[in-house]
Amino acid sequence: FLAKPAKVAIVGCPFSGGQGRSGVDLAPNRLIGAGLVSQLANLGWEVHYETQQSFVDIPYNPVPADSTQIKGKEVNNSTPGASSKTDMIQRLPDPDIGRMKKPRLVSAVCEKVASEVGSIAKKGWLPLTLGGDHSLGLGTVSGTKSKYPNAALIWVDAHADINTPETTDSGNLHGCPVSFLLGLTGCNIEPFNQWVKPCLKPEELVYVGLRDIDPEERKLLKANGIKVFTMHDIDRHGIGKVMEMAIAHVNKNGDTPIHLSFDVDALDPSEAPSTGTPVRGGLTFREGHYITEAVAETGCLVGLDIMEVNPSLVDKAAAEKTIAVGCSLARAALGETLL
Ligand code: HAR
Ligand code: MN
Ligand code: MN
Ligand code: MN
Repeated sequence: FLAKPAKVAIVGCPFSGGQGRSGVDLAPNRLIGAGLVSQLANLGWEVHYETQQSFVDIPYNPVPADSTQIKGKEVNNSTPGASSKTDMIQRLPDPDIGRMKKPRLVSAVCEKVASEVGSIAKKGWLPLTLGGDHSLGLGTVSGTKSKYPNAALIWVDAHADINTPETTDSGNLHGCPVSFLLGLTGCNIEPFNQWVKPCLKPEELVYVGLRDIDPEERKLLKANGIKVFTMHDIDRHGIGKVMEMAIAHVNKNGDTPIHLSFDVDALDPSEAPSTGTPVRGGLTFREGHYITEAVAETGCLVGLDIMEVNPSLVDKAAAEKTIAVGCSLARAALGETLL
């Protein structure tokens, strides 16, 4: 385990291909621009961050298959400042596979993120991944699991993100990462099966904050006996008791490595308005922070994601508020409020 505070390496992932709204790829630069590196350094962490990840070497066109292509010209990749390299790379089409949208792009990006997160974890550092959309969770958790095969996953979200390629109605892969990690029926499919290892057991996973679950997802959660704490459970027991139960479920002896994947849409839209799929009735500011503090307190955190901040949505004030809460959650997970 990490001696705390220790070293954190930030993996900025400017990626929006797991869903349909542009702008979520702007979040890592904005979170960094808000001062996250110095904020974490001020907590005593050694912070490694040079530049955000570049996905320009991934040869798939990040624009939707049905959108108009500019003939004879490269369609710009969403990574800023990468144009010269982009121009030299042949962009390949990425048509839907079954219901899945941009499957090759999402798979290749997640494979790269898994490798990056895995190599950081193998150095004994804490990878902090800044999304980007939550399809990236397939990469981050795969990376954590490559170093810590028994790691638990705490998935904080309004959504379960457990659709399979067969159950997804939207085709957006940010609604599907957990099913690939679990290796559910329908997930052994190209191109993901070229690298994804089903690495997560149902009993290693716990959800907190859910309130928007598709009917097919509900069946999968039940059939696999997955522990879920919905907003209803938080109302009933309070966040203190819920986190006690959630952590006890995955960390029975207090020594299980924990990956915390935090989708900011778990927060109420009044606290995190700039996100692609806001759902009313979410976590308060304190409830969200309590979750990250409770995980920090375990001393078992080995991987952290802050996902789905979309600074292009709503307005400037909303974006700034959402960016600030993203930074604040990361600080709290890294022990800001622990004595
Ligand atoms: N369940 C829906 C789908 O599969 C919505 C998914 C969610 N949006 C997210 N992920 N932000 O947490 O498309
Ligand atoms: Mn999510
Ligand atoms: Mn969500
Ligand atoms: Mn459906």
